[in-house]
Amino acid sequence: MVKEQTFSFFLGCLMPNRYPAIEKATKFVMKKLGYEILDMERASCCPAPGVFRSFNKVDWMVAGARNLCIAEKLDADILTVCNGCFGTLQEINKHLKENEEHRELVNEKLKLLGDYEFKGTIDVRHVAEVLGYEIGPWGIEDLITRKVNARAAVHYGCHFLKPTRIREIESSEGPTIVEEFIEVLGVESVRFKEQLTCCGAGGGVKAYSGDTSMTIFGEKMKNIDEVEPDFILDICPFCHLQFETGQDYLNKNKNCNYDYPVIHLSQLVAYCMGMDQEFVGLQYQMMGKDYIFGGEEVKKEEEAI
Ligand code: 9S8
Ligand code: 9S8
Ligand code: COM
Repeated sequence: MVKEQTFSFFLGCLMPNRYPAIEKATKFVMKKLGYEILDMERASCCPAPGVFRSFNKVDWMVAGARNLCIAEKLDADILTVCNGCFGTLQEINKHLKENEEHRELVNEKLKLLGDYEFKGTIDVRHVAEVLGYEIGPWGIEDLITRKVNARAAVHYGCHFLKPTRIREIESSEGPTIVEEFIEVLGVESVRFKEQLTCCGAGGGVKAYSGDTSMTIFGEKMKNIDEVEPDFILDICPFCHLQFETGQDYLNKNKNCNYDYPVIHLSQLVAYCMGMDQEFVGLQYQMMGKDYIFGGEEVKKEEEAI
């Protein structure tokens, strides 16, 4: 039996390196909700599904299984805040639970890396589905200290929704999980054209061809700009990176003039639960502007973290 109300927190690469505020916000939110968050010592890259899986599926599974073993030893399900990490770890976990032949193959290779054996005792979760399905808007209401009166363009990203068979999100063609959840925070989601398409970063596209990546992203921004949201809401640090740096790129190179704030779901929830904006990390994401949601009564929530 895995521990209840406890998660092995899988950081991945991007969040700890580029967006530590998302990490801090996630811990803050989960602790407020009564969860214990455990560090996964010596965890590696998940490894990223769109990149590693395409090169070598076996090595991808072995490295992913090693991360799963770390969580199995902690006896707690994995919590991710990134679609790519969710994609890799959930897929490998499900696959190795079902496929004995591959499990044996992977376990043979794991022995070479040390004291690791995949047993299949845990599950892999994404913070958006924990909040949306397990906590629900009703479960968070009492913890909200301030609401945001704003309109958001919600970007789900690819790996959260697909492949449908593995993800089990209510509908990969018309998901509402994030929209329904953020309503309780005072945020209205505005639909935009081709909302569910890729941001242009994943699948190795950003690293391989910056131009292609920016063409896809330019299209995405055009569709978002049409509905003029107050901010862009994502659930993946890689999409987050694309939306932040991409707007800057389009402004400098393609005659655009975008300055939409980009917020990860964890940050939004942390803010609404009273975490100081200084810690939520909303100020330096604004390209030189002050706080996204205006001035701030300085309220240090450090001790709660
Ligand atoms: S780890 Fe390494 S590159 Fe990354 S952030 Fe999310 S996907 Fe998993
Ligand atoms: S969309 Fe397509 S592959 Fe992905 S999940 Fe995050 S990055 Fe943006
Ligand atoms: C995107 C991950 S979140 S990957 O680039 O598709 O592997």
